[in-house]
Amino acid sequence: EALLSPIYQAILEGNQSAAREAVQRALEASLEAEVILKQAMMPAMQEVGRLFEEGEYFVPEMLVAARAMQAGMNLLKPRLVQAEVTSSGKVVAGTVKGDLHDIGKNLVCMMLEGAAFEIIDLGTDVPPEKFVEAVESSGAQLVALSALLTTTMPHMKQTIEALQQAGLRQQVKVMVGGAPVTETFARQIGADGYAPDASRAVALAKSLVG
Ligand code: B1M
Repeated sequence: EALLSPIYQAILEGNQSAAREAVQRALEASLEAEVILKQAMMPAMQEVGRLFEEGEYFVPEMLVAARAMQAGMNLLKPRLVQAEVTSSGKVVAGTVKGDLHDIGKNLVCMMLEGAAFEIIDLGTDVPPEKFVEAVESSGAQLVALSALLTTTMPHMKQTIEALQQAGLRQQVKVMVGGAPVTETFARQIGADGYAPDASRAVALAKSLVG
């Protein structure tokens, strides 16, 4: 608690250096990366979202909070990514067109990397054709799509359709996730799977291509 609340606070305030220092202290005190993530960092972003909804925070506050969270996550990465030797498969990952949210996607990528998947991370605001190109050039077995906005969820469907039109749908599995995404939606758009969080995304990826 004494180690976690400064992390929570630093993210809430969007203070990158304080976030880094607090995460460093927690790691030095042997707290598990997953505990730091789940008990301090994610709740902080949850609260940032709530404050934004209430009109107390605006986009700039959300943005600095996101940067502080990313700064902390970078320190956790080596702990989350203890790559195994043999590759589990190649994954093309990205946040869909029109959507700039990347923290959840980055977390999913880190955990997949930790499970020995090779990640081709296309970043944010990725149009369907970019996913198609990346699958063609990499021969990936899995596409991981993230969306955080209800308005960008339809681009998941468009991406799946673009893969179909390019004749690639048979050779890749598609998994989807992000706060507004549901199992039902995933089924409706013809995705192969949905995961509600990063650790279940790993389990799903393994079951889809393992
Ligand atoms: Co925005 N934003 N945002 N935002 N933002 C939300 C998503 C929102 C819910 C806030 C709110 O109103 N409460 C709301 C969306 C409403 C809706 O559509 N339902 C919202 C809005 C409205 C907006 C703007 C439109 C605001 C504006 O401009 N007026 C704008 C849109 C910009 C755009 O994308 N075009 C905007 C902008 C931004 C920032 C850029 C400032 C910033 C993002 C910075 C960044 O990512 N680099 C930001 C942030 C930080 C948030 C909140 C506060 C936090 C998101 C986050 O990082 N969460 C968010 C509120 C919230 O989520 N409570 C909010 C932490 C992260 C670890 O969780 O991403 O859910 P999450 O990922 C989870 C799971 O979802 C899952 O695993 C992860 C780990 O467990 N998961 C997957 C994610 N992807 C997956 C993929 C998988 C499997 C699992 O398989 C492939």
